[in-house]
Amino acid sequence: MMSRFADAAKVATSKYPKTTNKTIKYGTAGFRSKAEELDFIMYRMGLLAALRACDTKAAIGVMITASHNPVQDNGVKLVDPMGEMLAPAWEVHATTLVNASDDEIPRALEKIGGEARIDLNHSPLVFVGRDTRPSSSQLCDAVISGVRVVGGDVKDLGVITTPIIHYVITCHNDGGTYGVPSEEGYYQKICEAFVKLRSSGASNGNYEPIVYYDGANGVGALMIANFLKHLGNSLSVSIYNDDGVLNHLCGADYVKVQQKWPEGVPRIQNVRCVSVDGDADRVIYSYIDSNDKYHMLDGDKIATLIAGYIQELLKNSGLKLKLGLVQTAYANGASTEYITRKLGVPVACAMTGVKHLHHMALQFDIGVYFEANGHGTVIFSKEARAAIRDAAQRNNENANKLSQVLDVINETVGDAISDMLLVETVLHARGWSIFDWDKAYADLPNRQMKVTVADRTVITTTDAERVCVTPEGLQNSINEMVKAYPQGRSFVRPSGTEDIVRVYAEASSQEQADELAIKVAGAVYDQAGGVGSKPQSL
Ligand code: G16
Repeated sequence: MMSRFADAAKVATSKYPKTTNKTIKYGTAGFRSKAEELDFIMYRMGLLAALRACDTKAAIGVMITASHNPVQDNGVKLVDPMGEMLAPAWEVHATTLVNASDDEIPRALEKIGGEARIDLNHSPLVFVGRDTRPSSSQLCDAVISGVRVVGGDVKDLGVITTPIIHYVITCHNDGGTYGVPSEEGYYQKICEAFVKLRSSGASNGNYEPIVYYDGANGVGALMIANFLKHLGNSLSVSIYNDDGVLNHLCGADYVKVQQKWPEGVPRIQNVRCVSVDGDADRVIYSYIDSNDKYHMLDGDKIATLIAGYIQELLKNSGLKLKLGLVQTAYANGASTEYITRKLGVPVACAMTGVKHLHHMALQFDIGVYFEANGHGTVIFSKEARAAIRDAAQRNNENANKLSQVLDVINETVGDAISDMLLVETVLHARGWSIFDWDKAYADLPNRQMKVTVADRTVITTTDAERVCVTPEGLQNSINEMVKAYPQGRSFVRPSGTEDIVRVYAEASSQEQADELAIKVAGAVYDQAGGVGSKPQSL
């Protein structure tokens, strides 16, 4: 492979030249930017994926997507052999490689190869997948060029969701233990378990098997149709937002941040609406009540629903396994209170980014992890999985249910559609309508805002992003502002996927949460070098 590193520089110069001198960093979920700035990054990520495949002697995944970002953006996420996000040491390599000049590419590759002691004689295999953005196909070609120039082989999964590529990589590398390594294998595994779990009929008590599905005009709208082929009449799903502008006024991020019903979905009272994001790895539920009031059930509500159900199955099965939940600073204060006080389940707080939550969830036998934005899943330790399967074989009814629940879940990464099927499973089992679910606890009113600053890296944080370290004095200002609001809480952090600073505030009323968010956003603008007009309203 080493002999081909010189070719890597030649192809870079002729086809994918570096177009910026700005320092670029591997962010919350890989590299993200305007699509026209990404060709050289994609090409280099093809090179890096091939190297990582040699390093791990396993297939590696590359997903081309900017997920929740607007359609003109794009991005790339690398997937490690067991479906994990790229290892932190390799995020550093990715950053090094992207920031090298075209001529420096061979040296950068050699350095990475040397540091990681890679066997460069291994024949690398890289799976690639992409979302529906108009730019994704061309960017995918750049990744493929990168893999091939160093002698790697490519399997192109075409247009696909992020969670499916995580699943296929895992199954390919573990010899099919987790499931059949194909898109079809995924649908079959999840849907079969889902249908079995409702063998007693699709309706139950207050539960009706009907949902409206907001596909965010992305790949999630295409893939749900494939799931439906395997679901028979177990769930009726009406698909909306399947051919408009990606993530525009719809989808999981819009619904969560704007706290609004998605455009394009009929505003019918008392129907469950499921919104997914641009690569279908996040999910948010919402509904309009009989008084025409909008309600949103986010990742916190999903996490508590799932954790409560698993806790009950564990208790009834007699299995002694440690269940825990992982959230981030965005978790609504009321949800944390409910989980710890009412459910008695331990809660840990991680930094934003599924890679951080996933890692922290590994400390439990069964770790439920969810970001408030609807990104999350459940993971089981090897021992927990074996204990559940074993008890199920011994006809323990609750363990048997848990064993089937395990197959509805995509443990490799959060999947909007598999999470939806899990939520539907729990609601069905409990005979709950969406109101029954919603009334478990009332969210503290909250508000999110974005502030544009000249350089968002001037904001640094600690304590799982709940405390701002720099610019000096900003945290004191926030503390002073928060004091004035009953149940007030606020934090700021630089986004790892957009060129902005995020502001979160909660308080005892919506007016107060909004007011606090605007004040804190103003402080960020003043003290962290805001650009454009100062935020003075929502
Ligand atoms: C990605 C990450 C999520 C994160 C989100 C926002 O989601 O996978 O873990 O919460 O970005 O991150 P930030 O606040 O740093 O911009 P997605 O769905 O866009 O890939």
